[in-house]
Amino acid sequence: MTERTRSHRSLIKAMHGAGRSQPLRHAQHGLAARTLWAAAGLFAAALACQSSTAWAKPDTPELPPSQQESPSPANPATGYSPSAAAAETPSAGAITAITAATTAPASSPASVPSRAAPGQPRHPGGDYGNREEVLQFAQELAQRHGWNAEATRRTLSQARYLPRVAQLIMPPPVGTPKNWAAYRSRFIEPKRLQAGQQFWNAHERLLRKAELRYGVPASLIVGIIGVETYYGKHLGGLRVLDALATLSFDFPSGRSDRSAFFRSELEAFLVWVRREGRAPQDIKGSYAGAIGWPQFMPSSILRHAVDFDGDGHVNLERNMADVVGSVANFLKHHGWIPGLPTHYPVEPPQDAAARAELLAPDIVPSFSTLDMAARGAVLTEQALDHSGPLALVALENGGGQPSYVAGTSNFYTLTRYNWSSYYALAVIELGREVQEARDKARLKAQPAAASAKATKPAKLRSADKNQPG
Ligand SMILES: [Ca+2]
Repeated sequence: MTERTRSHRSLIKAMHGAGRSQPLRHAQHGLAARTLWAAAGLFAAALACQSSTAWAKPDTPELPPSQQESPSPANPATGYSPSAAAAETPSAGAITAITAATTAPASSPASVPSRAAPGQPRHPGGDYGNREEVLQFAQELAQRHGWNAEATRRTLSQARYLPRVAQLIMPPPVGTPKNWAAYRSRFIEPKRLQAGQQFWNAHERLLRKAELRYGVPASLIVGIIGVETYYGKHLGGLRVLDALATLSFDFPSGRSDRSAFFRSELEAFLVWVRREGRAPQDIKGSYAGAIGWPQFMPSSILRHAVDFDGDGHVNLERNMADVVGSVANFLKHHGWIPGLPTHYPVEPPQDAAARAELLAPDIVPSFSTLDMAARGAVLTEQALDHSGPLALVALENGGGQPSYVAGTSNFYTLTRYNWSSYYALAVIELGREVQEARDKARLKAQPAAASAKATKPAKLRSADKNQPG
C-alpha cells in the first residue's frame, strides 16, 4: 500500500467515525421519524465527506511534530462522531485518535482479542468480570496506577456489552460523493444559529475570558460546540463505561481493529472518574465514548480539559466554564496562533498539474504565498500579506465545482479537533454567522443608539454635498 493510499484510508476511517455519532444520538433520544430522517441526511452528508483527501493525514510524515505527539483529536469520540456530521461529526480528538491508533503502537500491552466473523464480536459479548483479557487489563491498570486489582476488575465487570455500539463503529458504505454545500447546510441553519446566539449571550463573560487567556476567538468556541452537540442537545445517552468496554474487548471484525485505542481510552476514562470521585457507570456519552458539550474523548479530557471556574473539578457535561475553557485550551495546545486568520479566499491554478501540486500536501500548510502565486493560484491582497505557509484546501460539492480556501496553520489546528476540512470550515462559518446574527440583534435592540450612530455621518455627508464649491 502506498503512503498516500494508506493515508487516504485512514482519512476515510476518520471521517466515518465523525459521521456516525449523530444518527446514534438521534436514535438514543428516540426522536420522531422526521428527526430521524434529518439525522439520516446528516449521516449522508458525513458520508459524502468521508473519502475527502481534505482530511488530515495523521500517519503521514508531513505532520508537524506537535501534531504527531498528540494522536487524539479532542473528540475522538467524535472521532467517530462529528457533530459534524452532524452532530456527531465533530468530536475533537476522537476521530484523530482513532485514526492514529491504526498506526501507533497500543498503549496497553494487553493481548488483542482474536477477530470474529465480520460484524460480530469474537465473544458473545459482556461478562466482563470473568473474561481473561479483562482480568489481565485490570491487573495492568492496577500496576500502572497503584489501584486495587480486584476493585478494578469489579468496576470493569459492571460494563455491559452494547451491540449497537459495535454496529455503529463499522465503516459506512463507500461511494457517496462529498458535498460541502450539503454538509454546511446541516449546521448553518436558522435554529442552530439561534441556539448559538443564546449560548453566546448566556456565556459571554466566559467566552471573553477564554479569548483573553488562550487567544481563541469566541466565535470559534461557539462554532465548535454548535457543530459538536448543537449546544448540548446531542450529548449522547450511552454509558461511556459500556461503550468503551464493548469497543475494547468486543471490537467487531470487518474493519481495522481499534480495540487498542479504545482500551487506552477506557484507561483514561477510569483515571478521570477516579480523579473526579465519580461513579464510572454514571457517565454518559457517545457510542465512541466522547463526553460532554465539546465531546472530548477521555484522553483529551486528561490532556486538554481545564477547570476553568476553579471549583476543583473538570465537568464537560454541565459546567459551561469548563466547557468553554477546555475547547479553547485544546486549540491552544494544538498550535492556535492568536490573531492569525484561519483561511483566505483563493482561486486555484487553472493548470491541472500546478493545482495537483498545491493539493498534494492536503490540509498541511506547505506553501508560501509566493509559492502559491508562482503556481498560478490567485490570492487576495490580505492573503499576500500573510507570512506563514498556506494550504490549498479543496472541498467537493457533489458533481459541481469544488470550493477552495487557502488555509493557514490555524485552519490546520481546527482540524485537530476533528480531522476534516469540512468540519473546520463548518465550525468557522457557523461561528461567524452566529456572531453576525448576534451583532444584528443587538443593534436592533438598541434602535436609538444605532440610529444616532447611523444618521450622524449621513447628515454630515449630506451637508458637505450642499457646500458650495
Ligand atoms: Ca470546574
